[in-house]
Amino acid sequence: MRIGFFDSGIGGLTVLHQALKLLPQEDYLFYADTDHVPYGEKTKDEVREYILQAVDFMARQHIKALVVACNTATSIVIEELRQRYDFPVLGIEPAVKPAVEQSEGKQKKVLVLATRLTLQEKKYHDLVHRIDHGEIVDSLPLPGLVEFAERFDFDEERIIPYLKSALAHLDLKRYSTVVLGCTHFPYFEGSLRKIFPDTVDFISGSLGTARHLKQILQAEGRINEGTGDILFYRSSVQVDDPAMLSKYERLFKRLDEME
Ligand code: DGN
Repeated sequence: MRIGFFDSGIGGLTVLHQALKLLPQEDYLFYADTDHVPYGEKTKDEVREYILQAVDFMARQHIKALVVACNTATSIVIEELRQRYDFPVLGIEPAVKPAVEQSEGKQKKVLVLATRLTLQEKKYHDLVHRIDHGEIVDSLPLPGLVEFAERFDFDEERIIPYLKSALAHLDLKRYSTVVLGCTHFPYFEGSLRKIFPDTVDFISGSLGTARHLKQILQAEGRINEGTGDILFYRSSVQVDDPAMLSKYERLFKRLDEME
């Protein structure tokens, strides 16, 4: 059986990329809800409906575990998904804890970049409240990056001016760590590094989620001997267009090169 990865779009590939390194012999089903992307600016009720519809579809393909490779979806429905299905359901959330730990003693702040919906949700506020006792965590939505990624547009002639204008009101020297709290954002780490001071660290929750997946499969004795095969879906339509498949290949290469 395959492991299901779900996102509103291609952001989830940044998490699948980590999983492929830790679990290269699993087979995967990657579902991007491209009919409804972006989620970050929609209402919670709308997004919840889209996610349940998508994951019901994935469940009918008999997945053995689900990774919700989307911070927005995790913050809205992760508990409901865990109750609804009998396979393990893992999510991803902004890596606030390691960011705050890393910045301790540096007299600097942490900046969490995510979607508006993630940053509005109670789950995020509870997380920050539990961890940030010195009020050092700031946050900022960057919806434009999701749109650039969905257009496969990584041209810095457009990305850098967008980032500069979105970050213009912040004093970037005050930050020691930036949290990439949306799975679409790691594609832009290189561009973000050009704008923030060299001393800033960037972290995302992708590796943590991939490690957690491996632990769960090992604990349940459900590690596969597959081939690392991936079936891609754009909403409920399986992708077989070679041009689109090669775009996904290029995204994996881009992530490899950034390491
Ligand atoms: N990639 C998703 C996330 O991690 O929040 C959401 C992107 C979107 O649909 N706006």
